[in-house]
Amino acid sequence: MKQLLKHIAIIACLLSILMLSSCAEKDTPTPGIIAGFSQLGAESGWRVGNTKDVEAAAQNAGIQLMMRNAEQMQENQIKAIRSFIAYQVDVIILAPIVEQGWETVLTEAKDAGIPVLLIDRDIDAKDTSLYAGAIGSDFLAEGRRAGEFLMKKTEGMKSVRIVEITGTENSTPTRERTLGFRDALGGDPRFDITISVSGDFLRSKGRECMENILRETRDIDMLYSHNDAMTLGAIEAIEAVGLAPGKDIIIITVDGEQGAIDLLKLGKINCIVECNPMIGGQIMELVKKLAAGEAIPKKTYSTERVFTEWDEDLMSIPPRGY
Ligand code: GZL
Repeated sequence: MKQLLKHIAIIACLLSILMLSSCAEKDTPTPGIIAGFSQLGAESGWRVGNTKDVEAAAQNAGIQLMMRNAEQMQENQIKAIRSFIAYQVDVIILAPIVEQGWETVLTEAKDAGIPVLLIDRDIDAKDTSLYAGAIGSDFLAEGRRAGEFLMKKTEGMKSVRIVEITGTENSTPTRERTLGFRDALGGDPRFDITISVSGDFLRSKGRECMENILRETRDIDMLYSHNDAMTLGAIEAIEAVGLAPGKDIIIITVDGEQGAIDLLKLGKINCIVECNPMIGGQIMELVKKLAAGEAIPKKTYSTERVFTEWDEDLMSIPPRGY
């Protein structure tokens, strides 16, 4: 009996040592990467989808993400970057709302030895050493694709009166979608951009812009809207005055949110130029490289397509996730 009790005591001791050592492992977190992410806002379905994808990708990559939402105010992004510097994060991820005004704070990040990865939009900085690299869409190409669709759609029309609702002023997508669209039209005298007004990428402003335009004129052949959120608002205004979007007014939009795809299937939108927000996985690969002290490409482009009323696979487009 004594022998049995002795064996039980030994086993109990061994088990408690094992338990303690495993607890000790759980308490000491693995030395992971910490990234500070300054997101510009939550102005559209695109932006919300982008945020969710980046957060999910960070979790999958085992990267601790400190996400700060700037609610579309540049000063909040600058404050967030300063907090990331104070916290001494490994990498700063920045989706810059506008192109200007970043030199001072990015110089502070550079002096602190923290690499900056630009995502989505770009900055206009003479000193390109202020950021390690950038990943996002080719907005010029997006504008060109919108113009190329319009050229095809309006073959045979003698004149095309165009209304343009642009995104946030001084942002890369607005500047380049504007340029790319006009580049594709190539000065063809048939096209007349009669009105161009900013809707700041917001659905409410897109509706407001279109309501004001329709009060001024009904002489509109097509709407070029820089994002789906503004397009959905504009379509509400168009239908409120009894006009048929996609028929009375050709509608070309950018992003590819589910809501726009659904209207494309209904014939209320004629063309959607995709702008891909799901770049979280690529972002985290670049963050890992930067945290390891490796160089990354100065620019990485996301891959994108165009959806049009002529596509045969419209009904088989998988759920967009944003
Ligand atoms: C484009 C992105 C734009 C989207 C809008 O990459 O910056 O901002 O097109 C979003 O929906 O508001």
